[in-house]
Amino acid sequence: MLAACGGGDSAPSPTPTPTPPPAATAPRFTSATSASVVENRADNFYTVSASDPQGDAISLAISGGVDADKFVLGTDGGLRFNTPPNFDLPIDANGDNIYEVTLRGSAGGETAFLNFVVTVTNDREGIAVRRVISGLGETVAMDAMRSDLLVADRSGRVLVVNPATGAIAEDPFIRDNRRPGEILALAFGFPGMPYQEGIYIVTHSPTDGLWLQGFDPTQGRSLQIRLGDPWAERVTVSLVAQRELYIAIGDRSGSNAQNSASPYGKLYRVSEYCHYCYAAGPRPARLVGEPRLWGDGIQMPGGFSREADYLHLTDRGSTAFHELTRFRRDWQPLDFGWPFYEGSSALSANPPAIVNGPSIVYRLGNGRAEGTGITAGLINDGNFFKQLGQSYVFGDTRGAVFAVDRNRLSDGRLHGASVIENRTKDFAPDVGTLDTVLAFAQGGGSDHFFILDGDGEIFRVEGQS
Ligand SMILES: [Ca+2]
Ligand SMILES: [Ca+2]
Ligand SMILES: [Ca+2]
Ligand SMILES: [Ca+2]
Repeated sequence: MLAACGGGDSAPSPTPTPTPPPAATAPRFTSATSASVVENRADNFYTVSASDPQGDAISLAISGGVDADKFVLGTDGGLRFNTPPNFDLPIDANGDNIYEVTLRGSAGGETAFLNFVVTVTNDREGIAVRRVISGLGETVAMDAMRSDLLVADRSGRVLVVNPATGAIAEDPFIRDNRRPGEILALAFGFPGMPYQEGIYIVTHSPTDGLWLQGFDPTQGRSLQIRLGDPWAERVTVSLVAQRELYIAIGDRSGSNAQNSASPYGKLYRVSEYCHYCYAAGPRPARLVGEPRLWGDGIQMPGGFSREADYLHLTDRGSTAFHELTRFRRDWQPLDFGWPFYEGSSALSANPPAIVNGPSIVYRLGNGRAEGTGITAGLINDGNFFKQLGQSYVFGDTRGAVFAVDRNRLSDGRLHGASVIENRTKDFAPDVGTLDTVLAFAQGGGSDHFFILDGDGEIFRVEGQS
């Protein structure tokens, strides 16, 4: 019938004898083409197996694949990572935690290949995060005051929050005695010092300007120091108490950051007031002395981290990099580089001769180790919170939590995304979400700490055995 359909223009050819398929002689892989492994696994996670039709001995090898150098194949066919994989800092070629390797089996002079992929999945690595406070509204800053937390909100309140009981109370002394204006930064300063201990805030008002205000509610004392004139741009300020107070004031446009006549773009240091300098007579009821200009070149501060005689200042970028810069508290002069540098990016010619370069930089963006604005975190020495080891844990305003080996902060080198772990999955809270990580604070014990979110949530981070 087929011949008839062809038109019948030739005699039917004899039915050809089918050629038998060639004898299968190459080895054949019998193990799966993919696997899934939880991070940190050091031992064999997969056994390569193959068979050979002739029963020849099969030799197995890693023959290629973009991630070939990340694997070790044992003589028994066991496959493992040469370094236990870290989900939070993947090292596969395209950084998606899917590692690709090609395996080769050879037997009797013939070979077969298996394109194998292994997916690394996350482990929380002992981190548990519980929401302890919600509904605070739009929050802007947080610091620990003994076992309580101090939180400033967008409406200008200073709240005393007990994270154990959930109690929230506005401090009435501050409410009744503060100058008006938006609260930009907050710190609990000089703990245990009878004349200086207090709650310090920096406020800005378009009519009243920029002020440092201190309050000792128990003694009914307060202090206001004018820092600068009103500023038309959005003002960002960070405040930290580390023996002295340090005030970092941003200058987004950069027009004043290197101009010592302007407070914008500057670092100030405020020491305790010298009450004992007056041998006789009444002691003035001041909490602190006059601010001293301590550094310049700041763009958009995102908080300080404390480390004994050192501080780390975060500075948010606007075109290229966010950065973290370490400095000793008594170093002078200090120049954080803005607007000549943003992170490791040189932006304009003729920079200052000496700039205090950053230890960590990362790019603006939404990639694994990118973000919208760095937020200063906590340095862990391994005694505090052993699950986090020797780490610096910090945040980003896009809702990310990052970590680096703390030794990277002090080795005198510049580090980037290749050392930054994205631990956001490890820090996922039980309830609510981390949306805008604004501050970290340690208070009420060394086995936990707190994270402030910009939408009025506070999360408690604790270890899990
Ligand atoms: Ca990890
Ligand atoms: Ca990959
Ligand atoms: Ca992890
Ligand atoms: Ca939230």
